[in-house]
Amino acid sequence: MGNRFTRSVATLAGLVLAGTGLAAVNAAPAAASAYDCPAGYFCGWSGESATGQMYKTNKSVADLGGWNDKIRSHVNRTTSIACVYEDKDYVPSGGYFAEEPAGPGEYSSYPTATASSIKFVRTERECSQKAYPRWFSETSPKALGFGDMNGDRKADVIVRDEAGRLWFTPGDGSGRLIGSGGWNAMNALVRHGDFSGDGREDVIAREGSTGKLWLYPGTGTGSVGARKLIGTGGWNAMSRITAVGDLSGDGRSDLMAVEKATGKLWLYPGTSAGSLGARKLVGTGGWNAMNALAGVGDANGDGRSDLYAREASTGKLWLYPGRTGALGGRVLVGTGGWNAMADLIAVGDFSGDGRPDLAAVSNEKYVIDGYAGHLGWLLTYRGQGNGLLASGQRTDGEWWGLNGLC
Ligand SMILES: [Ca+2]
Ligand SMILES: [Ca+2]
Ligand SMILES: [Ca+2]
Ligand SMILES: [Ca+2]
Repeated sequence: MGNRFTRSVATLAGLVLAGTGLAAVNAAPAAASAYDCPAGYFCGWSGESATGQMYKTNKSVADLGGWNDKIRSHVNRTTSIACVYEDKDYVPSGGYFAEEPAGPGEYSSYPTATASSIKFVRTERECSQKAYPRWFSETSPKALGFGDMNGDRKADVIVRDEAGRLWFTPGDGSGRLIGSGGWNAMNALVRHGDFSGDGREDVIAREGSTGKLWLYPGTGTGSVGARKLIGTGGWNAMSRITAVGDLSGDGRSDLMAVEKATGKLWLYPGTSAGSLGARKLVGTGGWNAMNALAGVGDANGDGRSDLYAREASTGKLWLYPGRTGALGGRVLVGTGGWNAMADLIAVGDFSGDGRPDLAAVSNEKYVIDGYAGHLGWLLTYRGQGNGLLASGQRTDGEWWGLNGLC
């Protein structure tokens, strides 16, 4: 992220000439204006205030040629993000601006003309990175029954980008598009094992506008198939939803959710039909004090699925050991600081020792060398097999600019 420049805020409204009804005498030729840039184009001007000569393009340009280091003001009137690089060939290390789409008459102004190439992308991180982050996983000695969409015993992560696309990252640093768009309509994305009964891991998503819950059956290759409605509505009454594995004891994966109005924790048992059965009360109240839940699998090695929960007021991480259809007395796993994490990712064993691990991505509260603001770090925590975690390893600093992980 070190080379990523903050977008200039020098966006000004263009001048509007008021009609006076008087005939102009000795009128000068019409000057270039920010309004001259047509919709669908990126435009640059030789002058600082959208004046002078105007350049325009609706395609990426690796070398601005005669316009190299000549653009002093510009506007992006496409529907993409425009990466404006100081170097040719979209090389990000020399610095760049990520220009979001703007309206008619707007422009950004720069005292020094530095632009040498322009690239159109869907998400800001693609100015310098792939759309998906680098995820690496070792092969686990055993199948844990979750965290593995393609059955190779390597823990996978599913990533949603800011453009609403879904990516499958299998643990070798690569990524594959599995959802071409529209996923930003979902305000919860969870997975933990198989719900549909075919042995392949599935994804469950909540639709924000309707409160419906959808099951996206895994194909066994990392992709998901045609969705099936498993909750007809009302799920927006729940704050946090997590898939936890089998808590009810019938061998099928279950869902847990916290009811906003009451702070109650409910268990929704998976059924053989791939739907959810009648809910059971697991926590009588107080669960609104937790601002993240993670179905981490059997973290303490007793054969039952467990739950991690983060306490908002303290930033502590707690283990709630699974019992049959219930949770046991909690155990402190992290003494504090967990509020500096945006996402908790419980995808099973990525360290390759057969024990489930936990990964997390930092938010702006994360401190490195005494300074906060280090968002977008992937931290990996090895499970110790007793429910506790080894200290976090700072693994990769380019997990910024995403919109959800499961
Ligand atoms: Ca896998
Ligand atoms: Ca399935
Ligand atoms: Ca357990
Ligand atoms: Ca492990």
